[in-house]
Amino acid sequence: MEREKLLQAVEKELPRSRFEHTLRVAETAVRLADRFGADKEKADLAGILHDYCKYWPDERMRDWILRHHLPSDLLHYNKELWHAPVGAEAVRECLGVTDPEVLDAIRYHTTGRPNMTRLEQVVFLADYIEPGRRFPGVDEVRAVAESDLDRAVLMALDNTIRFLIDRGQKVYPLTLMARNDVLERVSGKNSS
Ligand code: DGI
Ligand code: FE
Ligand code: FE
Repeated sequence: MEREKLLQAVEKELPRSRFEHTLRVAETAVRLADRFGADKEKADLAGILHDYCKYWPDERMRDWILRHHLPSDLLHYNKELWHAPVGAEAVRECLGVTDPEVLDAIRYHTTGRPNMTRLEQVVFLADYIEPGRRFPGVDEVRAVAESDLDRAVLMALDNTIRFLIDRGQKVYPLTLMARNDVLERVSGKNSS
């Protein structure tokens, strides 16, 4: 499916404000891809598609997790996590997107994971810093994202983990593993 058709398909699934978020994520992801040497076309595509399932009913997402053999431990964590892996499956099945790098960037855009590819980092970070985002600490992450991708991803993960802890919520293990992994990369850079 060509870009225009994909945009139309996404627009049908999302309320206006979320569709506009999607466009800003795609734009931000392309800029970050350019800056840090990821594939711009894939960054654009993953940006457009990353929240495809965000407004699906919980029951429909739960169903996909079970039927498509997605990690079922997700069912014991925040429902906010489900739209990312379900989204990757859904854009493949419903929209015919096959590029595994694009699908993984969608799949891990919320939790992150250890050993993220540049494309995955770019989409994860774009979702966090797109110009419509207003949460505390985001300007500091934006500033670091001008020059240091790993450090900006680390700051975003740290903020999200703190946010969850402050609200007494569980943290999905993959998010902690993503944070430990990128922390090691950042510390490695410092000591060399
Ligand atoms: O879909 P968006 O709102 O654009 O952004 P997102 O996909 O990053 O949203 C996910 C929300 O999920 C975010 O506000 C924090 C929440 N969340 C709940 N549990 C976890 C979590 N995020 C991460 N990274 N890890 C968790 O365990
Ligand atoms: Fe999302
Ligand atoms: Fe998003």
